Amino acid sequence: LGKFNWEDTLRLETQLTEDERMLRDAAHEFAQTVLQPRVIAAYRDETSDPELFRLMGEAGLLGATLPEEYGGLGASYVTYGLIAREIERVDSGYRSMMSVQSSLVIYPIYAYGSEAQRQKYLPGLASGALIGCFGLTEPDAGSDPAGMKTRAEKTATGYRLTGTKMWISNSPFADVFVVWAKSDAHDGKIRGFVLEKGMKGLSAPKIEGKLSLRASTTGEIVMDGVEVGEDALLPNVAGLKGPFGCLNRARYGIAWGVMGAAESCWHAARQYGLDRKQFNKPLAQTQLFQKKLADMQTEITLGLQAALQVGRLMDDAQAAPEMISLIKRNNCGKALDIARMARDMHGGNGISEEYQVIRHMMNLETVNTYEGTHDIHALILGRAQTGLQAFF
Ligand code: TGC
Ligand code: FAD
Repeated sequence: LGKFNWEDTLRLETQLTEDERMLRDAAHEFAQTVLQPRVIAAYRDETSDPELFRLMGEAGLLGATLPEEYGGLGASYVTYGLIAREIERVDSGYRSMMSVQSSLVIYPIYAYGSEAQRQKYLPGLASGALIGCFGLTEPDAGSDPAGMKTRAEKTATGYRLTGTKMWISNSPFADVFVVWAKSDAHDGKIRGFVLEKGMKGLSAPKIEGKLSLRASTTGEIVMDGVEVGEDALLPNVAGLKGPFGCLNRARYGIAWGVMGAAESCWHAARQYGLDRKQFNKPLAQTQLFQKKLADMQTEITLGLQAALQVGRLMDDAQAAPEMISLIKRNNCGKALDIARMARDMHGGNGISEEYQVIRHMMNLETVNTYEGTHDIHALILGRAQTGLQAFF
């Protein structure tokens, strides 16, 4: 019989290729040496250093799945997931910066853009010289993006965009804005546009006062009659399937990422339980503590295996959006439960920034909400098994 490794119970490690392990190790090293030393202060001060994009780009962590000719690594989706897990082991906000850039900006320009748009933006986005953001959500259209009010009106030379996007990761310091608008020249269909910082009528004020995801910068995108040429339109997609094609990839990465945050909380709780004595014995020697550790270990093991299976299917172009809803929803919900449990197991120390579990817990509240809330993914799965939509 084989030996049991408590940290890798079902041997995920042996299911990865040599390349995947190598890139995962590089991401781990980067996250622990570059991100970990900054995160406590960044979270406390509610700042994210835009320089991090360049550092992530240098480390090959942006647009990992993008073909090499555009500046990516041509890596597998499993590798992309492993990168997300390593970054989110440090902080969900840093993973957010990476996933927006990779899945929500690089991917649509690659998949829906013209060759000229690919050449113009992709190398800079993959190296981190350019920072991107993705504007779908609006003040009055969150779970229901079809209700968006942003409009693109046809002009003699292109389009005029008017509207406001809300809760947009990276927008205050973004150079490249992928925004979605209803276009009157295309029967009111949702189309994607690539805007650039400095365009007249375009601004991106920062949203202050977040008590979650504080190491990631979030803002609005205000478009007050922004005039763009025909070349700003993403030519190769129309309708909601455009933004959803991007969200499939980002949601998949989140399913891996949150397991990294959960692992960090689990390991911290285990170590704390071994170190701390009450009633003359380590907390880890109590039945309640061990039950909690066993629950954490079980949910993380199952969540990682599920993410790996969906990743393999993505790499074979066999993954369905509902599979992604299942793992995004379940892994976020379980990670949040685990972070709350770890916070409790640390007692009073659990509320201190130094022990880090409360930061993960606060972050995961956002992650459970963005990219489709926990309940919205339940409705997607409910519709897929009953044939009845219960959204409206
Ligand atoms: P529905 O009728 O279901 O679909 C409309 C059209 O879209 C297509 N579609 C998809 N295509 C590809 N992948 C998917 N996952 C797709 N889901 C839908 C669908 O086939 C249809 O195409 P067509 O050609 O027939 O028109 O649309 P609905 O309006 O009923 O949608 C309902 C619902 C709730 C499923 C959907 O709107 C939803 O998922 N809402 C959640 C919104 C959301 O996830 N927003 C995310 C904003 S971005 C973000 O949060 C980034 S944070 C990132 C970070 O910082 O890390
Ligand atoms: P609502 O849709 O108003 O939902 C409120 C509550 O109602 C939720 O519990 C929801 O589950 C529930 N609900 C909604 N509809 C139904 C229904 N039919 N049946 C039952 N319950 C329902 N968006 C972007 O476009 N780009 C970004 O980069 C981005 N980054 C973000 C960063 C942060 C920090 C945050 C907090 C959000 C970000 N978002 C981004 C927006 C995010 O995707 C939305 O917040 C999310 O989709 C939910 O929309 P909402 O906030 O309008 O909530």
